[in-house]
Amino acid sequence: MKITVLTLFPEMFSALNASILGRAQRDNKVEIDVVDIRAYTEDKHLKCDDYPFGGGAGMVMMAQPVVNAIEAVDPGHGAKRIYLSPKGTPLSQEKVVALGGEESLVLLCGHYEGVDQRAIDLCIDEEISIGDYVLTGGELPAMVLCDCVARYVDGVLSPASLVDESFSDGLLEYPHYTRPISFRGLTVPEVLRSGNHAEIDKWRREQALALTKARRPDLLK
Ligand code: 4GO
Repeated sequence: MKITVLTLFPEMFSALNASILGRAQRDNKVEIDVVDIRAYTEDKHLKCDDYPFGGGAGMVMMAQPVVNAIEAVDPGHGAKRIYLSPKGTPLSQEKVVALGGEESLVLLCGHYEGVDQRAIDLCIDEEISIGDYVLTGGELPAMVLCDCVARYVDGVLSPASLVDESFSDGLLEYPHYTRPISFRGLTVPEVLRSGNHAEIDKWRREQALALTKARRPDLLK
């Protein structure tokens, strides 16, 4: 999968070179290209933002550099183009799995008050929100999307890692334990050390159900 990120702050994306996503890129399972929108402005002072028509606080990212950047990285519109915004459709695990099957994504990151609506109307296929809160930019949501989508690209994780996790069966995941058996007076539940896999599966299912009922009853409906 290829993900092209368009941003005014490319230096923020160094986080994606660590850990599992770093390895996925080195192994050529995922290619993440971070492109500086400023490289596409036609303004002689390299300006990419301006005051909002109608007044109000803050600055708006100009349509020209954004549209030129998108058209330069995705000339035939082969990619699914996504704008990260609190106004977008809330991201779900189901959506993440679907995006994992795409050949290429373009992620547009707004900053300040956002992007001129005409750039969105002209170029964007889909607006996605990672949750009901406002951030200073779409960069962190874009990194969240890169991370959760890359997990579903073949070869990035072992297939077993994707079966028993939160949301995979519509429930929150059961708790995990590793050595030692006793830590600060808390011990690993006996059943997990019993070797009885039917009992272990039953315990984990009960734990997942109880946790989901307590914290996310909306998921049980
Ligand atoms: C996305 C972008 C929140 C989200 C953002 C979110 N805040 N909840 N801020 O996914 C336009 C300028 C949006 C700042 C950006």
